[in-house]
Formats: sequence, C-alpha cells, structure tokens
Amino acid sequence: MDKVELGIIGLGKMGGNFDCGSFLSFKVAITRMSMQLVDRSCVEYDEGTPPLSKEKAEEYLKQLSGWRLIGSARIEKNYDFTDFTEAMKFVNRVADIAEAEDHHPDILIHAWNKVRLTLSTHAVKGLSENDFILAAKIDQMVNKVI
Ligand code: HBI
Repeated sequence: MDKVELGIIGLGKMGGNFDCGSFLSFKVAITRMSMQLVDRSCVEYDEGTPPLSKEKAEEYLKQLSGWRLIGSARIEKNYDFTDFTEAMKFVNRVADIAEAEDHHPDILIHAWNKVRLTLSTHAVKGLSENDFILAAKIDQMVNKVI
C-alpha cells in the first residue's frame, strides 16, 4: 500500500494534469481494501455495479465465522437459540445493526428457536462487500453478547 501511495504522490509532483478527484477515490479504495470488514461501513452502490466474483466472495468468507456461500449470489448462517424469546432478542439486535448500516438481511425465524440469516445485495443482483461487512458486524455482536 505504501508503494502504491508513494507512486501516485510521485506522479502528482511530476506536474501535468493530475486529477485530484481520481487520486482521492483511489486512495479511499486502497484504504478500504486494507481495512478489516468489521471496521468498514456499508455503502450505496451505483447503478450497474457488478456483483463480487465467487473467488472474491470466498476470500471475504475467511473473515467470517459459520457463514456459507450459496452459489455465488448469497451467504447464509443458521443459529439455534434456547427458546423463541432468545431468538427474537437476537433478531432485534440484527435489525439494529441492519438499520445503522442501511443494509438488510432476509430473516427467517422457524421451529420456535431457530434463525436463518441470508444476505445478498439487491442493488448488484448478487453479493457485494456490504453483505460481508454486515455479516462481520453480526459476528462481532454475537461474540460480544456471549
Ligand atoms: N439491503 N440486502 C440489501 N440490499 C440492498 O440492495 C439494499 C438493502 N437495504 C437498503 C438498500 N438497499 C437501499 O435502499 C439503500 O442502500 C439506499
């Protein structure tokens, strides 16, 4: 990362028409890439943004715990609770995180004490970094509560 930044700063000093806007968005992209998913925030995607490749999704999955890839278009995790009340408490905590990030999982509460969370991004018609960021924040919440 240092090398990339130094290269770009070097280019700026060389003169010519250096585009500061592109430089800044490049720097933001590089900074995001080097951050842990859990420390990042969900973003809004422009129309036409492509979904993540299966390879990239598998790479991000390594930062999560207990989530699995379904095809290449969604990730899923199943939870078992002692009873319905505990399942509901969990779902409400997930709802708070989802609202704070403006990114929302599909939530299935079934068999009175089980929850299935499914994440995908409607805007990209598949998986985006938002899905992994939200999943990482849900994992962190679970680890804090237990
Ligand atoms: N949640 N899973 C998911 N996917 C989306 O594309 C999505 C969302 N929540 C809110 C939302 N999109 C948009 O309304 C905002 O990002 C603007």
